[in-house]
This record gives sequence, C-alpha cells and structure tokens, in this order.
Amino acid sequence: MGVVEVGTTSEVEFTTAYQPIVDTSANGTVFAYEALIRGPNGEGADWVFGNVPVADALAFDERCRSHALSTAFAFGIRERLSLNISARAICHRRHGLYATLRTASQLGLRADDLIFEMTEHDPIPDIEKLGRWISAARGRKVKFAMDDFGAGYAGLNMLLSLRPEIIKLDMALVRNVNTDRTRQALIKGIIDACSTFGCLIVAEGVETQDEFSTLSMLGITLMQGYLFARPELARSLIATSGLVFKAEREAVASP
Ligand SMILES: [Ca+2]
Repeated sequence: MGVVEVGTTSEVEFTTAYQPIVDTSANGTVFAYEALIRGPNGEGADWVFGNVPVADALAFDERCRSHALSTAFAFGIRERLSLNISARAICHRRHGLYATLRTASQLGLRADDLIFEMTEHDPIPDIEKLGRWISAARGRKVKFAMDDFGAGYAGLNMLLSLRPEIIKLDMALVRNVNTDRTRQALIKGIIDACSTFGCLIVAEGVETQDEFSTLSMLGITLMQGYLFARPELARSLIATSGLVFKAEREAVASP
C-alpha cells in the first residue's frame, strides 16, 4: 500500500491492481498488464484522485506509476507493463514520463517492456510539443498507446499526429459490437487505418463471448476485460494466475 502526503494537511492511501491484456492468438497469454490505481478498499481511480488536491495531481500521478513499477518488480511480474499517463504529464519535467523511466531504470526494468497509455480528458494545447517528447522517448524503445480511443478527445487528430504503437478501443465501441453493424464497420475502418503504420489494436472492456467472437472475426487479437480477468492486486494475481489463465483459455477455445 502506498501512502502519499499531499498538500499540507492530508494524505492519500492507494494501491495498484493489474489487469491483463491477453493475446487471444497465442492461447490467451498475457501481452501486458495494465496497472490501475485503487483505493485501500478497492475504490476506483476516480475516488482516489478525488482525494488529491488539484495542485498535487501530477506529482501524485507520478507516484502512482512508481508504485506500479516497484510493486510489479517486488511480486516478480516480468511481463510488459502498461502505465496510464495524461498527455499533459508526459511533458512535465519533474513529474512526467522521464521520472517514471528513471524509476524503471533504478529497478532494472527495461524501457522496451513499458507501454504508456496516453489518457486525455481535455483538449491538448500543443500537440506538436507532445509529439516531440514522444519521439524522444521512442529513442529509448518506449511504446505508446492511445487510451479510450473513440471517447472524448482521444480521437483522429491524436491518432494522425502521434502515430501510437497501440490504440485501445474504448469499451463504448466494444459494448454489444456483436449486434451493431455500425460499430463493426467503424472498427473495420480503424483496423484498416492502423494497419498502414503498423499500429496494434487492443479492445477494452470485453465482457461477453459474443463480443469476443465478433471482435475475433474482425481480426482483433489483443483484448482486455472481465471476460478474461478483473483487475487484481499483485498478491492475489500470483495466487490466482491459474484461474486467470483458465478463463482465458476457455474464452479462446470458443468459436
Ligand atoms: Ca488505460
């Protein structure tokens, strides 16, 4: 459990849970674990960040990524790690991307095993500057994913400007994809566009066998969601990994 003092009078307790992104073309092996911030009793990220003063948000966010790295290291998780970072934080000199890379280096974790999921809930004021920071980080073999693609501001302009290695289709696009031909057509178009620059696609929030089957038919092999595994704390992740993999295999074995 991490405890971070914020502001002058308060502190915030948090921990990290990990949810696998599975490769359904490889018997459901884990492609990466996404690190997700949680409260001490399993509260969601919004609850945790709701306790953090706005002025401390970037520093706290960086502390969360450090905690995710050190916890994964302590529990012997050696798969790729996918870390959430806001587009604004990437460029922050003190609490941004490079602070996280320094932590990874101190732990002996390889930069090319790290994926940064760019989240953005506000417009990006200077996308060219962001692109320069991302290009520089790619020199260290770091990979970037565009999070929640199809929701909010994570849209076509970012895709075209930043050319991420991975995009994560928002669960709003995935939900009931099996019964909605418009969603299927949109996803086909995204797959076509991404294939022109070698961008991988992850479907987020996959919950049913029917969604899984339709996404597979469309050609998506990387998936994340309750159908495969819920976010788990590192300790229980190790203890239940057999069950996680069993669920993945059953899902993959379906049509
Ligand atoms: Ca994410």
